[in-house]
Amino acid sequence: MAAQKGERQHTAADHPVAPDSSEQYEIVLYGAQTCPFSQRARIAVDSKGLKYEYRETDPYAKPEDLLAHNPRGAVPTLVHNGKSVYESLVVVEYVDEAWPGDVHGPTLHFLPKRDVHLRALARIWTTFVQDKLVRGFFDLLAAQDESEQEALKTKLLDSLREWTKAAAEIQSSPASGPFFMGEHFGIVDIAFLPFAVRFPALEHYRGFTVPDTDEFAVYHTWLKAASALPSVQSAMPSEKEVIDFYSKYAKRDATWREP
Ligand SMILES: N[C@@H](CCC(=O)N[C@@H](CS)C(=O)NCC(=O)O)C(=O)O
Repeated sequence: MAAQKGERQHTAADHPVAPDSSEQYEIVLYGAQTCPFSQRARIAVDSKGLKYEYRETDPYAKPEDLLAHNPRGAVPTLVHNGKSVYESLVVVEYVDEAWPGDVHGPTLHFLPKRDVHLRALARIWTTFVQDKLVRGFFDLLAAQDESEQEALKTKLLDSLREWTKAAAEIQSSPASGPFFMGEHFGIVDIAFLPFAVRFPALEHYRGFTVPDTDEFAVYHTWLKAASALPSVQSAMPSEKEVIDFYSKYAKRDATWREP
C-alpha cells in the first residue's frame, strides 16, 4: 500500500541489521520463552517485522546485563539504541510509536490511529485484560483451597464472557473480525493472547476450560486466528513447557510481577 501524503513509507531498510554477528543491533530484547509478558513484546517486534537481537534470559537469575538495563530485573526489557523500556504493555506501545506501520507500509498500528473513540475502546479493553483476565489467571493458579478455586474459575469465565461479548459488539459494527477490534490485530489481542495460549496450564492444574458453546464462539475464532499469525508462532511455547513452567505458580512458589 502506498504511503499517505505526509507519511513516510516505512521499509525494512529503515532498520537494517545484517545477520552478521559482528554487527551491532540497534534493538535488543531480553525475554524468556515461557514468559507471557515477554511473548507480548516479541509479538510486537515480530508484527512490525523489525530485526533485533533476542536474548533468552532467566529473570530469576538476575544476570548483570539485564539488571544494567532494568533495575527490576524483569523480562521483557527492550533496549533501543542503548535506552531501555520495560513493562510489557509499555513496550508494546513504545514499539507502535517508535516504528509506525510495519515493514510492508504505514498501516499497521496496535492502537487505532485515526479514530479517537476506537483508541479509547482499545485502552479500556487492554486494561480489562490486565485487571481481570491476567489477574484471574494468576489468582486461579495460586489458589490452593478447592472452594476458592471453584469461585475463581467462575469469576474468570465471567470476565472472559464479558470480553467476548465486547469483541462481538465491536466486530459487528462494521461486521468484521476475527481480532478484538475487527480485522486489525492490535494491542488488546497482544495483551491477552499470550495468556489465552497458556490456558492449558489452568486446565492441567485447575480443570479450567472455556466451553465450546455459541456464547464463546467469538473467543474460539479469535484464539485460532490470532494463534496462527507468524508473529505469534515465532515465540510460542509448547504445551509441555507451559505446564512445566506453571508448576511453581500452582504451588504458590512464584507469582507475577504486577506493574
Ligand atoms: N508487569 C510486568 C511483568 C513481567 C514479569 O512478571 N516477568 C517475569 C517473568 S514472566 C519476571 O521477569 N520475573 C522476575 C522477577 O519478578 O523477579 C510486565 O508486564 O512486563
